[in-house]
Amino acid sequence: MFERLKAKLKKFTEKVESIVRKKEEQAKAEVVEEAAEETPKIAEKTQETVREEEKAEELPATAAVSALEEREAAPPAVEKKVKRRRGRKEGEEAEKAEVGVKRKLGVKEKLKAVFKLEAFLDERDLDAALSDFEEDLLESDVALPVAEAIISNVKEALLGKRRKIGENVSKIVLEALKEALLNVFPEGFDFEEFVRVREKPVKIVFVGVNGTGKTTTIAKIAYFLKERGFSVVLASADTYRTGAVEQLEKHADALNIKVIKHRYGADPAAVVYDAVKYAEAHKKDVVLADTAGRMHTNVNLMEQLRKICRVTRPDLVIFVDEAIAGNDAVERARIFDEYVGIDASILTKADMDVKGGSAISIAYITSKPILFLGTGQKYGDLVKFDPKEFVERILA
Ligand SMILES: Nc1nc2c(ncn2[C@@H]2O[C@H](COP(=O)(O)OP(=O)(O)OP(=O)(O)O)[C@@H](O)[C@H]2O)c(=O)[nH]1
Ligand SMILES: [Mg+2]
Repeated sequence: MFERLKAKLKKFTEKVESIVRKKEEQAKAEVVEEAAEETPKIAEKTQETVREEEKAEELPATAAVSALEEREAAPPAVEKKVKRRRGRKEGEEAEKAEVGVKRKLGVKEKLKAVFKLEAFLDERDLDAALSDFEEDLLESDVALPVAEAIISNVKEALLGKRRKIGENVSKIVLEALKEALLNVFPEGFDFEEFVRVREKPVKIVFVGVNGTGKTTTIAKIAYFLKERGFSVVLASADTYRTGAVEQLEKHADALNIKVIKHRYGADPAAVVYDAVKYAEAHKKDVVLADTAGRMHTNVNLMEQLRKICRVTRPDLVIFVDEAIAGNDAVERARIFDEYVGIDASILTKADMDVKGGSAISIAYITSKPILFLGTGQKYGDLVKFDPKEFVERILA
């Protein structure tokens, strides 16, 4: 699941790493060059002179510097240069001087390193790293306004970021991405807790376009609730499509749940109304109402849905769509929300989704939580959606 988004996030991390590595190499080369220039001068000094100078230049004992202490010796390139330049100088005097040079360069390297690592990434570096990222997000089904929000969040999180010596670059980038992605999700929503505390019966209406998995998801939710001790009634308010009632009845039989139905073509609002009356009379906890799939562009059918919601006053309207529908699903979510005011979404067929951006897009565009992901055709193939877990998974 979500392989493409995972790969694109990894690509971005690697790009930042390569930019930082290049910057570090450049800074290191400068240190080496500078040191090499000074070497002949230093080499002529005695060990005592070098020691005196070292004392004068002693750095404050910061944690950063002490971390570098382990890498005390001068870089091999410098050692070679030292040896070459003072190759003619033999004997004990020269050896003493070389020790001094190494020490002296150690201090200089520390200074440079501390300075260099504080300047982690400037705006130009970041823009270079982000140049392909927006397109990569779009290719992974992240809608344009969402991609823009993520990029702006990443920029904010990384710009001016200071890196401690020895701190891993990818760790910093992953933290920034995590923060940026989590920021585009609305507050989490605990469905089970909602059902537990809400006045009974809790009325839930499922809406969406044809074939997205509403009926299957209702059966999965019924199973989920039954497993947790809630009693459930189904309302077969898809009176539009032949076979819809039978499909729901089949699930109801398998799960041993009551289903309220009317004849084909009946008023769907009346079916939900009857189901609620039944639930009240029999002290059932939850009514799950199946509605006919309808195109968001069909004004009459959308108006009918508005009527169902007005009459039955559901506690939750859940929009169901396929993760694999990508930006189409985002647009549909927006229009269903406009008509009936959705409270949450469920994304089905996540098991078939290689891109991964739909959940982020729908949550951001509707500002409503994603409750579950459908991950297969069995009753148990319903995974609670937690933005934190999702983000960790795509960044793993
Ligand atoms: N792989 C997979 N298939 C799913 C999932 N959810 C539903 N399906 C399949 O999608 C197809 C359509 O599911 P339905 O539940 O009939 O969809 P619907 O939205 O009720 O369809 P209409 O009533 O015609 O609007 C069925 O073959 C389901 O088995 C899922 O999470 N993963
Ligand atoms: Mg259906």
